[in-house]
Amino acid sequence: MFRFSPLLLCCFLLFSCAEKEVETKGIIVGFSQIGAESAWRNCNTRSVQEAAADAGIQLVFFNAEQKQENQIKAIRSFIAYQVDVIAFVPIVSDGWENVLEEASEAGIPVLICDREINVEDESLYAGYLGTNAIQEGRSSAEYLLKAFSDSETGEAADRKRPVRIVELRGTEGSSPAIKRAEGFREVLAGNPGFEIIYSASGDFLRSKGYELMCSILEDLDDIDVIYSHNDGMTLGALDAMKERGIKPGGDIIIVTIDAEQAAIDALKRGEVNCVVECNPKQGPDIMSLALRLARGESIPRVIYMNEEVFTEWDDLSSLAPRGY
Ligand code: GYE
Repeated sequence: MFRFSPLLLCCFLLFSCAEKEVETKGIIVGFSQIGAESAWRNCNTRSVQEAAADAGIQLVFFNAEQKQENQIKAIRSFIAYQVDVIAFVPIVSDGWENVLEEASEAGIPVLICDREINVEDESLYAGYLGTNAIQEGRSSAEYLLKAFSDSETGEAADRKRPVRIVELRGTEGSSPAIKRAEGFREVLAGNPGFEIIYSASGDFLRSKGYELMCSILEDLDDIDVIYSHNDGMTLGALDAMKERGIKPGGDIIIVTIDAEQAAIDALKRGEVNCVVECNPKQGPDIMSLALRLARGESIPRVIYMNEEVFTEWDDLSSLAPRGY
């Protein structure tokens, strides 16, 4: 029988470690993050920083504090610094042409992370890795189709009036807000059983979710569903409801996106009905793509993270802690 000699194994391990170091040594990635608006975002930041450290990649990290102009400044400084790869999370979809042209003239490849951009010339960036926000919107609406169908026949439940939905949207002009709205409407289009009676942006912030919900509950009656583009806003909205004696998850059906631990806990308590996962742990994939770009290789145009849907009908007892 063939046996691995311990000496041979050590040589192999040493060689592969040394090779890894040579591959990544000296690679500098400039990363522009948008801020710290949610627990989801903080996990995303940790994931990027830890993955860079694990890969031995030098990360130049800037937090843009929710301002596109700060991101543009950061990207210009990455160009001046001649980093090997630029990676950034675009706070909004539009307005990136000029700075991307500058990166392209400097010969620095750009990886778009988490949120998508809108540019006519798609050769201005190498690829995108992140959230499949259209699908998240679709999954949210698909849950509602099931929740409001007759459990025996699967047909739409016989109701006297359409299901009245309030939507809490993310940051105006950001791709997750645009696409979560789009995917949701796509599935419900032409279905007279559902009506979006109100939609407003809470900027992905818990504080704005709370404020918005307070005024919505003043102004609107007979709300059946809250569809919220992120857990932060949802948690704020839940506070507003509970303060007024409204039972979220029962009096009003709650559908939320992200799958932070706090939202999963609320789902387990019956205060939320459906949680659509959005995966923030993008760091390892970002670093391996950055490495390929630094070596001059091409990468796929679009890579979406794997994401699940959790509902009130699932057994969540063995679900691992989320880490965000
Ligand atoms: O859903 C939200 C965040 O860009 C997909 O941004 C991301 C969103 C995420 O702050 O919580």
